[in-house]
Amino acid sequence: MSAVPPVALVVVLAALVLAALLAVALRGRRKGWDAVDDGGPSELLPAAPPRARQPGAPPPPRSVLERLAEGLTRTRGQVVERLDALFGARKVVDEELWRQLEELLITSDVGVRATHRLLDTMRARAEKEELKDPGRLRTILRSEVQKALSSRARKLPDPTGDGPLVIMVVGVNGAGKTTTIGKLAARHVRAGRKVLVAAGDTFRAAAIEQVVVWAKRAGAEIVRGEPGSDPASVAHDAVTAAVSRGADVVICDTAGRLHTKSDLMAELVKVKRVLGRVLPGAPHAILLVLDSTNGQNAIAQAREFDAAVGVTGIALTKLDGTARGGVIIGIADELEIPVMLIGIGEGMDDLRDFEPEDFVAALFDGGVQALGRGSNSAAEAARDVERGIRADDPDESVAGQG
Ligand SMILES: Nc1nc2c(ncn2[C@@H]2O[C@H](COP(=O)(O)OP(=O)(O)O)[C@@H](O)[C@H]2O)c(=O)[nH]1
Ligand SMILES: [Mg+2]
Repeated sequence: MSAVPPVALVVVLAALVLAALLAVALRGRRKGWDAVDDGGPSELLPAAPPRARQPGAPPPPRSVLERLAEGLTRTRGQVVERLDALFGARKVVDEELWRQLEELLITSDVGVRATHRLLDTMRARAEKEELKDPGRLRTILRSEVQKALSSRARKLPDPTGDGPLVIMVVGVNGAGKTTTIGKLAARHVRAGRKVLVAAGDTFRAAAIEQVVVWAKRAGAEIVRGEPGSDPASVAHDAVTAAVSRGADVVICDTAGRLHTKSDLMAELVKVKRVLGRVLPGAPHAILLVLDSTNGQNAIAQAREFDAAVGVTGIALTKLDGTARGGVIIGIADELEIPVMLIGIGEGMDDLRDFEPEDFVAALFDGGVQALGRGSNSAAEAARDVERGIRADDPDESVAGQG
């Protein structure tokens, strides 16, 4: 080891002092955002400091797969438990079994087309393998469902560091747009990114207040306008602010209902156009939020929004509260649009990237194998699920306002 020359020490010290001064100056600038009004009609609210977990608060959420399995309890009851009963009751693979399987899948919101496609492939495999045992069909169905779900799976893009990533969120009222925006914002904030939420559902005052609550809770900044103001101008101001302040992510809320459907679609087209005008290439993602409890109607909504604005990905919400989770198979089959995110609860932490493999494991093996991973006792965890015990912080759910 050689001795450090005194000159180098002085240089290092000077650099440290400079860095400290710079940090103080930057903090001062951030504080100044409190009072920011860009002169435009929109108001920029600063991010709230992150909340610390209170002593005695519930333990952190369990593993991803456990939580997912818990969320899918109802769909599993509707789809997989009925399947198991069917496969268990039938002794041979015959026409009656295929007929009952078809009925079961269609009534589980898988959809007619997706059901027939699944059954055709299963029949072909069963014939090829000269299958006699109905139990084996379960394995085949599981693998075909996974194939169907994996064929289009894609992730929502992350910011590249080259300007803000702009995500426009669309969907009918009550689908879960605002909730999903809050959860998504929180996720990016947790990843150390600066997030700005645009309160673009200006049609209802309550919708603005609701997205403000979520954004604050997530630790994101908010750009909001007056109720009834032009959402395109809120979107404009949000992206302008994001660019000038070096934000990493902008998430744009939008209305889900206007006076007429064509009014709504025209407004969304305008918001999209304005985003692109402020920042070429924006919006980088158009996320359609669909409520899984709407079953097949969700597919019809997807077609309409896609025709108007060109949807790049789907967030499928409320999979925890429904037995109609089978619709995800119909969506993967009928639409060209990938499911990117799934909502499995009302808490901040209840948004997941859609991972077909995990989803199928949670759905088909949920009560057993999935819960065995990462927990002390699989049986104990399974009992927890039965009792419907929630691991999330009850304080972290925001009541919807329509
Ligand atoms: N159980 C459950 N509820 C959800 C989920 N996502 C949203 N919600 C609820 O759905 C309702 C409508 O959500 P909101 O975000 O206001 O919908 P928006 O009108 O599309 O903005 C609220 O009560 C939310 O708490 C989810 O994944 N699971
Ligand atoms: Mg909303």
